[in-house]
Amino acid sequence: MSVTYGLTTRVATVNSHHIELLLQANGRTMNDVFSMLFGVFLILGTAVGIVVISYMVYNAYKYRETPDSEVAERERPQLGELPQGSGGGKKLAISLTISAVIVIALIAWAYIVLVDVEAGAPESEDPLEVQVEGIQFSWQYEYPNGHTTNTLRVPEDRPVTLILTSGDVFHTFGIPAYDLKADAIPGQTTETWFRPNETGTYEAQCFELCGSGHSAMESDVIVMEQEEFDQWYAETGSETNATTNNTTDGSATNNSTANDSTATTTENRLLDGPAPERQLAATTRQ
Ligand SMILES: [Cu+2]
Repeated sequence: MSVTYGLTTRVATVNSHHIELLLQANGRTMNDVFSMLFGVFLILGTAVGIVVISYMVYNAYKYRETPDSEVAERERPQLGELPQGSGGGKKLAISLTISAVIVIALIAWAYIVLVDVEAGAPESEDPLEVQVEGIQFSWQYEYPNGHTTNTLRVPEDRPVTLILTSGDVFHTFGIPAYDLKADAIPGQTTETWFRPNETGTYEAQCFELCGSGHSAMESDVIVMEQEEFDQWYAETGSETNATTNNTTDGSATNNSTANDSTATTTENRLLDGPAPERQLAATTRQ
């Protein structure tokens, strides 16, 4: 598992790459955007911290206790006393204006880059579209050719659009390695995307407490080389119809068997309720 994630990784990766990202107009991924926002806010926050702490230390030194501190006592600002600085509040007005402009500009810029990345994968790069369904307690992926699986296989360096939904309760799909997280809501679809930039096995997890099996609701995300992926995908195409039908029938049978042994007749009817719909939906989507 090559999943590295956390503050240490982020701090270590603030470098010239962020400057390039600032100048890059579009085609940024979630990874890029979050790293960039983190880098910019870390640098500015550090700068503000240095100025404020230096000024505080300077004043602490200036008004320190000295042998002739009786004289200094009279100059020292008293509690509740308004500053007697020159310029009639001009300094205060200027610094407030500059701070406001910087803060508002930062908010606007962060908003624009976030809206831009949330708009979806660049159509020009022909994103691969995968339907993702969260079901207590697993993730099911469906490819454009109808192939369904529990492991997400994607090609390297091609954007992947994920259309998320849930078959039962609220779930949240996330791949920490790609800074990706989006809700999977029953009866609704949510769209998100990422661009896998390195082959390997990553982990997708559920980030919404959804029941007793929540912590085990994870799946592998395998990033493959384009050729390898094409080969795998072509193979899934030939067996698609047979496999999908078998899987759907298989799971439906398993569900009802499990229900029979554990639930009463009434619960059984309730639990069985959504199953035919799901089966129908799966059939229609092909
Ligand atoms: Cu879940």
